[in-house]
Amino acid sequence: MTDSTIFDKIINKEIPADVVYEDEHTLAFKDINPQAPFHVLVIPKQRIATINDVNEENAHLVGNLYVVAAKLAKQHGFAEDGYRVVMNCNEHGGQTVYHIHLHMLAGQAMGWPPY
Ligand code: D5M
Repeated sequence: MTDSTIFDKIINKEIPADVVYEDEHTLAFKDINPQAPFHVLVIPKQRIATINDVNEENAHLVGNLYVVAAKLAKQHGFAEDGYRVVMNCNEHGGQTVYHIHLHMLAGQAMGWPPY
């Protein structure tokens, strides 16, 4: 597994972030480089480097990311119109931070395909 990332510093409050949700296992904060009117990253507090590191033991932490995304969608009024959640994996997936994060993008209609 790769070394810790900038997201550990956000979890540990060593650097600031615009936090929109926090509980024991999960943190959500605004993306520093938003690609939609509402763009947050939902992350597990326990670091999992990539989707390739998801397994039976930590799958519940990944499931929590979707629970939080659904909560945020309802809370911010995006549930009905819809939104996108994306998790990038490694170089071809466009991953730059090796601590898994669910991108939640909302507030406009999304295009497809994403390239
Ligand atoms: O996405 C990594 C995302 O992480 C990218 O959209 C920018 C965001 N990022 C990087 N540093 C920060 C800080 N400090 N605050 C908020 N957002 C940040 P990836 O899928 O790995 O390409």
